[in-house]
Amino acid sequence: MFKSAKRALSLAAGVAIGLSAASSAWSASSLEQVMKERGLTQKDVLAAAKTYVPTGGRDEYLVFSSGGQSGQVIVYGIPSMRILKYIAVFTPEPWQGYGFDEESKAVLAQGRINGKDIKFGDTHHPALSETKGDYNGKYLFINDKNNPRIAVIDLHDFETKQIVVNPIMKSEHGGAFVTPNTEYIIEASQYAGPLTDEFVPLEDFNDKYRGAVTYWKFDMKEGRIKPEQSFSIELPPYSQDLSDAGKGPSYGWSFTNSFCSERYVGGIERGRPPFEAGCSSKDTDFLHVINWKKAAELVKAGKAKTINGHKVLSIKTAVDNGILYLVPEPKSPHGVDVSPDGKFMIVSGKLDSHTWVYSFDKIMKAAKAKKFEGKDPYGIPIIAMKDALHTQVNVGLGPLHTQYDSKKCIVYTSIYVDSMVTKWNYCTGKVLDQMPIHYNIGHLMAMEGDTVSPDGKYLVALNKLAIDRFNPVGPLHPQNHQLIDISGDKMQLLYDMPLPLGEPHYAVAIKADKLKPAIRYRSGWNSREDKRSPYKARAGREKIVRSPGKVEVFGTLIRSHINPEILEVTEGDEVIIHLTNLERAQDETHGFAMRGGNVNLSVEPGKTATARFIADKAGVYPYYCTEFCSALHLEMQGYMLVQPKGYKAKASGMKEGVKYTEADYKKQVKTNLDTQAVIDSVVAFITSHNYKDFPTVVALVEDATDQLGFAAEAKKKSEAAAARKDWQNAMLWANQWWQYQVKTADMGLRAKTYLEQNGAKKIK
Ligand code: RUQ
Ligand code: CUA
Repeated sequence: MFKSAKRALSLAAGVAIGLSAASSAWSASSLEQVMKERGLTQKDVLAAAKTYVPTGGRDEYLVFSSGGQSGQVIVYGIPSMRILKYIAVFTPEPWQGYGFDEESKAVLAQGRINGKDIKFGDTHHPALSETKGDYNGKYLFINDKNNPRIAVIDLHDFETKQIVVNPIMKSEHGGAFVTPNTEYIIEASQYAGPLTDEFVPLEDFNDKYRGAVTYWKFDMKEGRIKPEQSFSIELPPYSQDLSDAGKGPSYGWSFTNSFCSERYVGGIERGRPPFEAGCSSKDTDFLHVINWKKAAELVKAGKAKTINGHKVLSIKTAVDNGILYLVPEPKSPHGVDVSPDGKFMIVSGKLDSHTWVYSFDKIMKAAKAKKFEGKDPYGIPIIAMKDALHTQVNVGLGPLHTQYDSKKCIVYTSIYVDSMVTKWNYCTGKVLDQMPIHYNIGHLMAMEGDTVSPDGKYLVALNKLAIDRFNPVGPLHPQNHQLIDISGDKMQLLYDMPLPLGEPHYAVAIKADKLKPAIRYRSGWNSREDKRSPYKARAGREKIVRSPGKVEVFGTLIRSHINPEILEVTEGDEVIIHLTNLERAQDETHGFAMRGGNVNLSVEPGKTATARFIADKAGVYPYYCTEFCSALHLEMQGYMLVQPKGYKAKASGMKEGVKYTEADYKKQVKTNLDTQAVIDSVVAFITSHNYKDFPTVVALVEDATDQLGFAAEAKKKSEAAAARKDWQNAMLWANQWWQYQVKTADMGLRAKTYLEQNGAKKIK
């Protein structure tokens, strides 16, 4: 990419072209002309060439960004910065039918608090599942700071599968972080509270309010958190913040920092100075150093107490067993980041201008020698800063988060107050480069930057403010993610991307080829539970089951009809509609929406989804497919008729809008025979090639074969009607026969094009 851009540039410079002043950038044909018309510098063009992904091309990395208070996850590509998906997590999202179909409602219901549906989440820190400290591309986790919860997203289909509510916390921030084999997902509390659900007055803050770190057990095979095998460690009410898991020599340990270890409680209306005054008065807060591996053994050995049905190790038990230490850290830190080799932890205090590099080895030596400078009010031993510190580097005012490069000892730290990124070396303590950011950078993210083997290459600055960077769109601004090239000695800013959804906090980037997402579900699939749906229906086996007060539909969707098309129910009935998408072809999603009742499904190929509602008002309710799935998508429609109680039908059959004759029928049959000739030629092409080597084509051929089978049935019905001289039905069925043919031909032609473009070989 780089090379060819350079060549294009030198070509542009070398070729002299007469420029007419009137020519526009659109009609300009040389790079030089375009640059001149659009006022671009060589640097701009180079940056563009580094991010541009040609049409049909793919990105090298996928980013999973928190969607902040949208409660979602945003997926985009690097280097193109093209947004690919919003994954619905804690918030209902209509496009994916999330929070509308019964299957996903069940996932959201797992996140209820005190029996209440929570329709919002504040997502902060996504984490990818790891094996031996490296991303394995299987699962994504993200936290909800507000509620406090953790969600599990399966990267097989990019769907949220599970939400767990923290049983003891009232607030959290330090989730989700994973241990190197995803043994546990770490979640640390933020604003302290009683670990029980009782009321406790703030006057009892020091004695009865607590923080905690929860270790959620994850089962990689099942892809689910196991709450009953999860546990927490009780901590002082210090406003614990972010965490990171040790690796290599520090494997088995985790680190969690904190702010407001003053334990100050504000109260402006009581005449007290605000939280911010009392929470930043000391020079240092505490880094918590916890041995989670030993903690898990202690829990197994029955050393934990049970609070709200959840196992909690007390501070005392943790201290007595030597699994919990404190180390002073610069005040109000935001983030602790373990080095890829697991030997160092970098912490930055955002009210300071230094990053502090701790040595795991030194901490362990002090702990073993029981060399402490004292104990905190809760009896936790404190290791002196000088006994833990490797080095301290002046990087700029307001350092927050640090990410690791592929090059040894090289790191990047976001500098909030000075709005810049500092590149420095944590082995030598030298600052190497600084680059301005627009504006007020929070987190930053390097490619696979928190694994044991970071990739370097790119860095994304996740900025808190966009201010004047984009076209104004009113007082609420989008966020700004800035892409930076870190492959050279000096950082180079490549691209500004406005993100118009929530305030993203942290993001993670994974090499795209580690992901193997599916393109369809196995037929009749409940995607949220990862198993065959008991409500699946097959073609020709659709049914409507009625019982007193209840109508249950087992229907299907296929280009271009919904089966059933007419659904009669009685006012007051509970209506349950299960729909299975019969398609196998890639991207053939059908939707299902109906007026007036939040009925809205997204049914991807193979999926079975369920809408459930009460038909509480008599009337006429059209329903239709919401995805433009085919030429006759608008005709993918139906009616639910809600009849008043005691309604008796009096009409005797439909009145047709058009009367058909024998001539109409014959004309249609001729069209059908011509169409069949086209289909036959396409089939001949496909079957004479090695199409079975192309799964995409196999799926298309399977779908086409289905449609052709339906065509044959319609043909029979039309011929039977013709034999009765019932030209009306003969013509209508002949037309349906043709509709099936058209869909067959559509898929056949797509398959043929695919084979031609992908170098299929002739086999006979
Ligand atoms: S944070 S910078 Cu929650 Cu890590 Cu916002
Ligand atoms: Cu199915 Cu539109």
